Amino acid sequence: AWKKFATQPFSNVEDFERDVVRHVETTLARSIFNCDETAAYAAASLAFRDRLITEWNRTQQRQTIVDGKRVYYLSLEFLMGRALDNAMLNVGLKGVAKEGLSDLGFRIEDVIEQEHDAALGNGGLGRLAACFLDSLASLNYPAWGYGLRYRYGIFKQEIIDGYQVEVPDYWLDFNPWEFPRHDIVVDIQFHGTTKKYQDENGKQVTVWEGGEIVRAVAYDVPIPGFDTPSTNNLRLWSSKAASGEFDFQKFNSGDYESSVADQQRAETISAVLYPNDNLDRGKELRLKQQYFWVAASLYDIVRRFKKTKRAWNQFSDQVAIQLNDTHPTLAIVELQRILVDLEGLEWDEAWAIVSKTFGYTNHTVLPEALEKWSVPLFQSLLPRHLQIIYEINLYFLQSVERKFPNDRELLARISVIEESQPKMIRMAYLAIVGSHKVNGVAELHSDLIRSTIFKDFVKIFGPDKFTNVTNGITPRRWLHQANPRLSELIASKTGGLGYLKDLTVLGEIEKYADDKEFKKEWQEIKYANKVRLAKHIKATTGVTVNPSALFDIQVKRIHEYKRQQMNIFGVIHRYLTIKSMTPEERKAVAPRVSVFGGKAAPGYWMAKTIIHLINSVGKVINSDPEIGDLLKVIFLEDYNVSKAEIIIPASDVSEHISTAGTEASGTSNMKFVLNGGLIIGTCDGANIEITREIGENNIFLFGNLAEDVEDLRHAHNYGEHTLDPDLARVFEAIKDGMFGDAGAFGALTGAIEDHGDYYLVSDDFHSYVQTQALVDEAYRNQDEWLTKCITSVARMGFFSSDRCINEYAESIWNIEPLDTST
Ligand code: 26W
Repeated sequence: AWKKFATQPFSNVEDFERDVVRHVETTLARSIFNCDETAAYAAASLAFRDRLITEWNRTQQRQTIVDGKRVYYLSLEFLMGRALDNAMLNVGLKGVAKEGLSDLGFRIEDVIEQEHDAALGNGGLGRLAACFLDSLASLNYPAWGYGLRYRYGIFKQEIIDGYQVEVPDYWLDFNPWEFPRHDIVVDIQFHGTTKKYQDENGKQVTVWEGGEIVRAVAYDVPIPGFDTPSTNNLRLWSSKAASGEFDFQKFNSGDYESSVADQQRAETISAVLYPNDNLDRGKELRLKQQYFWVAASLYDIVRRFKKTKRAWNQFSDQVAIQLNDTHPTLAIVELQRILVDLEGLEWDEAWAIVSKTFGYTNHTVLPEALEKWSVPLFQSLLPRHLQIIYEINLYFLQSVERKFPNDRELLARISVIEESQPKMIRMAYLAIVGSHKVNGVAELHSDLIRSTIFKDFVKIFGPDKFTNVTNGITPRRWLHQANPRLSELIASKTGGLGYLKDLTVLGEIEKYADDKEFKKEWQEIKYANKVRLAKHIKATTGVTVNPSALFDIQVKRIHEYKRQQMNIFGVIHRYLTIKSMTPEERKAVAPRVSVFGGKAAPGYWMAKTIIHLINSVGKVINSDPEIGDLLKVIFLEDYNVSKAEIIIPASDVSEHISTAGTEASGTSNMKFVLNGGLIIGTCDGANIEITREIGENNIFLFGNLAEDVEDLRHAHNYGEHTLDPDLARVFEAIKDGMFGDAGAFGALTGAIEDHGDYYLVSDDFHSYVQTQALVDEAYRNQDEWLTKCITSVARMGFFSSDRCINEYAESIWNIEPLDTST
């Protein structure tokens, strides 16, 4: 009977419409006569969700039957964006949905627009995790993501009078993409005390008792692969009070308020995503989040392993765990605790298992972003874990001492415990000691971590433990979904959508790089994408921009190292130059639209000042009648994944201009090039490999090299710093009040003039301005420009996250894809 009644997922227009109407009438309890776009979005999503869940179940069954190794991707951030459009495209039924929705009286674009972004991440690291999930499912790997179900994702950014204002992002009002699993709960312990005693066999055992308990509840999000039935799982944990709704004792004794307070305290753990990107603040609640999520995930993973009734020494043959930066490093300690304290393994036996299970990915070299936790905080919150960390460190230091006797300085440098006041735990060092592989995210970055921050560890563990896996992006979302017309054009020349599963097939379009007809279509598509963005700009800022102008875009988190300040100084320079021209000279100027977007961490004052300057400059330039279309400056509010899907396909040029050696990889650089935009960039992160792939003639590189940065900084600190003359002119204009209250921007100019110019803005400014002039010149020759764009796209195959995931699978996880034909 089960088989007979099993759910049949729709695959044609009529069945889709029937499912939509059923969901409107029953699930949503609405009349079809009062079905607005929101309800249509909800019902269409539920129809697709039904499909996904059927495949999700099959995928899980397949994994259980095969009973092979699985990979678990632990990330505090998953920047998923919208799910409906992606689900429709990945299961190949967007056409069906479009027709069905149109039959029911809706435009599919309007329905898609109803969805709230799932914005559970800050920037690069979180979006990378989302691209990885897409690739893992598309390649049929048995993989799970584990994260936190934040009630509030990254804040929404509003720009008021040119300033950033943060507004909470409550996104869970209606979320059809998650399944609450009220039966999958884990109780997580905090605080308490530890006791050592001898058991009946005379063995030393430690117990951790008392303290407070918070309950983790699983919420599952299905992750559909592209053109495959595989549908993987992202499991997000939500916190709630362990003792049900209330503490009934307190409730009955009349202490109603405090019983509610207990509940709220528990729910606080998964309430909000920390909005700092590349900055460690050491807040207790953040450590609680980390342990809560890690402990629940490991409990789940271990439970699944135990069901197979295997011996513990087979654990790492069944389980690979990847740590997305140091945020989940406690997983190493927690697994050791489970094996030793709860399962009774010997320390060495347990440690052998632990250190074969984990891989650690580093995403940043910025010292202020390297996580450290204070020992006293650990002592109070996780007393048993602190003991285990000390023990791990002791054995580690002893082994180093044996290998390099009498090098006390080495021991102090590499100790997991920093001997400061208070003592601090260096999470990156703990992650290295407890993992079998450590990787950076682009070649330069991996070289840098090996030669600088982790140098001693390379000496200790040998070079093979440290490797590179250059980041990638999913071409499904970042080309097919964001730029459907370009995808269609490519498909028409490469024999269909197969290129989306093997991005190196893009190489086949290089033969059209000089094809007149092809170039014309290409240009039309770019123009249409620019018109789409121009409409968005008009609707959100009121400013009219000319789609024929060169669109120059920099969208990413606002950070001094990413140097949006250099970009806006360059814009001011351009403005001053135009202003000083005769009307005749102005006729030769290439019109440009400078677009900025990105959030500043709420406490990052300098970044907020950069936003304020961009908006102040825009206000003056955009209303200067002498300038007209020659220059426009736009700050797009609330940059997020769904806005990126409109912005990225519309660029002619985008900016990736970090101080050399500071941007680990960057991934938007890849997205822009894949969409037929050229880039201006420094020799940093993945820009270098993009250059290697697409050719030096197709990229605008400038600025000092990473190897020279240290010397330059040193020179600055010894007073050898003369301001670039063009930059000096820009600063004068700012100080004259050309863009309003000069005092407001003093910190920005001061950082460069008076405080050592740590990010080398002045050193690179001349080269930057010159290279921008080359961009103008190159853009004038549209024919050659188009050849560059097409050639570049053709050579971008390497940057698919599929390539990247296959590298992880082979060199770090040792896992195989599942056969989906059965
Ligand atoms: C503890 C505070 C904190 C929070 C977030 C420290 C560090 C982070 C992230 C690791 C910052 C981040 O997103 N890094 C970015 O990771 C991308 C994916 O690998 C890279 O492409 C970016 O270059 C890198 O900045």
